[in-house]
Amino acid sequence: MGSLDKESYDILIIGAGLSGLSSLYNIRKRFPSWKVRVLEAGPSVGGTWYWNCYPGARFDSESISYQLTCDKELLQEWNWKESFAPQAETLRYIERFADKNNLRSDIQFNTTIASARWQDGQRSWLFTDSNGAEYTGRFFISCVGILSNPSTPNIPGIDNFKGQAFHTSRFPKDLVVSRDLAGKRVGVIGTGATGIQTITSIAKEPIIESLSVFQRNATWAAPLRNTEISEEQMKKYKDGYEAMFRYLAETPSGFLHKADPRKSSEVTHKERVALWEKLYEQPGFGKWLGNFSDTYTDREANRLYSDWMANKIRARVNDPLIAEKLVPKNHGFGTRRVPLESGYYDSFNNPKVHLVDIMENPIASVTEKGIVTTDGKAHDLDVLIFATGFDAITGSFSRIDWQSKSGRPLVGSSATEKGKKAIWVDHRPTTAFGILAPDMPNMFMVLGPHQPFGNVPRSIENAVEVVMGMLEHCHKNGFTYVEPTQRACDEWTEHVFECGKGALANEIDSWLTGVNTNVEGKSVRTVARYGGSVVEYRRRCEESKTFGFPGLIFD
Ligand code: NA7
Repeated sequence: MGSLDKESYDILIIGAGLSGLSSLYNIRKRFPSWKVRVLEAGPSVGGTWYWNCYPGARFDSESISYQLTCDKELLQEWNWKESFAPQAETLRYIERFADKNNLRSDIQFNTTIASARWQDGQRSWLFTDSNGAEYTGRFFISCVGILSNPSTPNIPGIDNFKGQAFHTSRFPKDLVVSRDLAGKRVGVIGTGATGIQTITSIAKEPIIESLSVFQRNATWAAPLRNTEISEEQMKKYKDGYEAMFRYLAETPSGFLHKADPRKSSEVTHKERVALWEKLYEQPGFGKWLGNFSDTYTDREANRLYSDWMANKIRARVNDPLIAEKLVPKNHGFGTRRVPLESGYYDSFNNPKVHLVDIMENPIASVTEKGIVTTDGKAHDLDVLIFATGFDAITGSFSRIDWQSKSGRPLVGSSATEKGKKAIWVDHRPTTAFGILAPDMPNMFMVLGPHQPFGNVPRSIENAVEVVMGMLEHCHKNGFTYVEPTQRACDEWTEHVFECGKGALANEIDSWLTGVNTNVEGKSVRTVARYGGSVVEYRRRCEESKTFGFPGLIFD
């Protein structure tokens, strides 16, 4: 555990989720003599999968595609029970990865980093945790996650509420829904992927008194179609892992699904509907990612599919007025991350579930008893759940007080308190490969802004490989310093914008475009993630390595 003496390491890793564990595993294998430490805020491993234990939390990606490939033995050992694993099963998998490889011995838990300062003379980073303990690292890998900084609305009176209130990612671990919500009036604000899983799950509990769903914009969702995996099926999957991971490496976003090469406009209406119906009946993201190739770049193609999907929603909800409210109006299908659902729309046929349209009548205040909307209506509640998302991507960095090489904060507005312009002004990132940031020597990011996200473990393993390549270059040549030039960062940022051009998703407010109404400085859209193909991302990174990382200064 941390003492107040400064502890020095060759490399520090911040975060013990999948990114941090994968980084640690690889550092140990490739740099066995290095002194390494992982600093983790939580009491255990798992990151996102540790914190997000809200009811209904589970994969929308196929379990078998969501694994780390570095430990081949574990791939053969681990038996997934469901085709889309629930949070508890995923967490057990991550814990097993950590324990099997004895990773915990290099992890310091309950350690929240408060500040980080580059020390130019020593060529190292100085980290200070919330208890004042200090750690220095020659290099460090940021593995802070893209969705780890919960964001809650700033509603007048929010602190007055006398019931239980929490964000989904801080769902109390000891709260048993089927016991503790008995007779309770529950409110959920937010209907993104998290809200949809939470609402569906709570709505199925016969013991609740009522569930009020406070919806601002509706979200497009489509059936998950989860099933159990038999022993026989699991064996078949294992036999095919090599081919499957090769296939995943060739799809644009690392999922088992890729677009139908035809354009929507090239086929007849009958052919379109035939593909849509087929995808709709299949499990997983196919109904988002397996569609005609122009569905998310061509407005008409998107409109046709959205209209068809809207009818699927209408067919499932008994009250036509409610059904209409559940059809998104501000964006087309698939232009935001599509949540997969297991009975979400049917929840609204349950007389205990009430949809409150806060676009029509916004929340005016929170009182001791619950929520009051602008039409004067009081919605009395015992439990209030914020499924209001995250200060995503750049927001995961904002909880640390950074001082770069020239003493600048990493994230902030142009005029900060210390009078120094932030590196990512108003959360607008500039990076090289999404791995390095200007003026931040020796810092590497796994799942940083401007990296592809897609199937997260695939993206993590790609990023870790790029980081290891850079570290090996340092190690082999005796370099103790690496920093991207401003030009390299500008060029990568331009490339990221270029390959996002034409994507309808970049014309929509969402966490993927860096917009969050609850966070200051996040009102203007940017291109916060790499929207091109993962294959192209990897090709560019490999090419850079082959040519000795042009654009990076090593010393
Ligand atoms: P999301 O997808 O960002 O969704 C947040 C939801 O909360 C969304 O419906 C928002 O409505 C709503 N929200 C946010 N702030 C407010 C305020 N102030 N008032 C009312 N409603 C609000 O977060 P999730 O946690 O669901 O999912 C994040 C990712 O996790 C997801 O994409 C998966 O990859 C896993 P809005 O649409 O902005 O009107």
